Amino acid sequence: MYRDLQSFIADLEARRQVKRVAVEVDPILEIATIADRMSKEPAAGGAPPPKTDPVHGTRGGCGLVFDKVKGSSFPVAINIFGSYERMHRALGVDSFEELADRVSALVKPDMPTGLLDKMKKLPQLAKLASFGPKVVKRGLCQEVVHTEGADLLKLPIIQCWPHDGEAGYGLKPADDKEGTGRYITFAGIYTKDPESAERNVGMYRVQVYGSKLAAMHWHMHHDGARHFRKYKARGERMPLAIVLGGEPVLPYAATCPLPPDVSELLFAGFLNGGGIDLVPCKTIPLEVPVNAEIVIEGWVDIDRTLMEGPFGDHTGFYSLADRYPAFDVSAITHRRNAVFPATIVGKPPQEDYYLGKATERIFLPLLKMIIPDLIDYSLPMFGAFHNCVFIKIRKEYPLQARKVMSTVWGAGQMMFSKMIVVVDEHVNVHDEQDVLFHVGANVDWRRDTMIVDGPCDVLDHSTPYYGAGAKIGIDATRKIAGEGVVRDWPEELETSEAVRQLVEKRWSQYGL
Ligand SMILES: Cc1cc2nc3c(=O)[nH]c(=O)nc-3n(C[C@H](O)[C@H](O)[C@H](O)COP(=O)(O)O)c2cc1C
Ligand SMILES: [Mn+2]
Repeated sequence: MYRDLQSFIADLEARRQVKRVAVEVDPILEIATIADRMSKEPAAGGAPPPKTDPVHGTRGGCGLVFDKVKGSSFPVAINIFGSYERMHRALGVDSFEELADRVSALVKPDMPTGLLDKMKKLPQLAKLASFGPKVVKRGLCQEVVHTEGADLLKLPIIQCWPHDGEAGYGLKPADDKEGTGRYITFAGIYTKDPESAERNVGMYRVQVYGSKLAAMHWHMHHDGARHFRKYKARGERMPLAIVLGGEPVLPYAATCPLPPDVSELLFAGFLNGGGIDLVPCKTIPLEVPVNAEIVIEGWVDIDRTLMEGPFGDHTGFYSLADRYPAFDVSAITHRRNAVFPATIVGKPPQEDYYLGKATERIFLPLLKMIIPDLIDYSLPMFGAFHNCVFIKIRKEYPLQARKVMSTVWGAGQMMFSKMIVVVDEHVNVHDEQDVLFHVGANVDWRRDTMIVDGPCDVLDHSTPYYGAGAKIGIDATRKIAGEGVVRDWPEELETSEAVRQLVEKRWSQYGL
């Protein structure tokens, strides 16, 4: 495992999967445009795509480090995690399935009953405890400390898309000149529940307004927002740290849809094979990873909001401006020679695609626990995570697909799935063509679809209300009695196994 972002970058550089750009580049639009183009290139390193993503799994180009960024002394790293191979390396595995296996071993539902079983389980549980974070006295991330002199504008914070932060764009009033178009895009946001003291880490974008002023864009369904509501109810200002860099498992853990109060830091320690070391912040009562590159400390104002956005988002559209809490910087600490990590989101595939695919694979065993009839699933690239899920089931009784859809819409962040397509066991959910073929062939729109109302992704601009709208379930399985009017259902074409084998054996004899 890598101890920090820089050792990860150095290893990738040696493998020619990170390239350095020596000429000066502009943090406003230029870096993002290069990264966007790079993320659509064939992946450096040439590793074959995983079986679960044969068509789209070949892209990602290489990671980039811009050594000379206009207006800042810090280099910018971007697209570092943006391919299957780089993401695997960040998590220390050859495939995400390895982690899925480790997760399922951990959460196995067969709780021990006998004493002997209990004792057998102990080492495993003790091991889990050893993955928890440890607080130490000193840390690299505080080699340099700025308090009074802390200045966000000295960091190479990028602007991703032309209308980002633009006053007068969409819902943003024309006289709202306060915000810049610059966003911190690849940070872990560290907060603590004021009641339970439980830590949370989430990846939320941060818009920059000035040297010491920013806005926190957490969605209302996310844990940062939940913590914020608690501070607000108590009438207390909220300490918050923005953490850039650290162990390469951290950005993934920050995006992972863990249930509330399941600690991202414990999960990161589990992925890392050992607990993450933390150091107390200089000006706020929080702890942050010692191996981070840069840490921005400060307080969220519970009474003041800023007009945040617009921002070119992973939906492929701008998310429009809205009011989000203001954040006042109290300190910026960093290691000497720190590297500033960033990412750009937009039309897929980009760096976040691989973070999402890691979650898709790692959560398969967990999803199977609540949906035993689920065999496999896929979040196809065109769906940008929330727009589409393909689900494969072993169908045994009528309207089973609808039961599965309802469970998916009740499962954590899967509730946002705007379209669920359920297919039979023989269909490849990792092949859009195969899935859509069965939708086309097997679906009667009136009988085999259901539209439900519910919470939707707040980034979805098509919903009639903010974060609320309709979702569709499409049952593309073979229909059986009890599912409405079903006439005789024909068999799908397949040649006989004997002849298939004969042709296989004789293929070379045909002279083709
Ligand atoms: C690149 C990237 C950017 C993201 N930006 C945001 C954001 O600005 N606001 C937000 O609420 N979630 C954002 N997310 C999603 C959250 O990080 C993710 O849902 C996470 O599970 C939230 O954790 P939480 O449940 O602990 O809040 C982003 C994810 C990625 C990969
Ligand atoms: Mn969380």
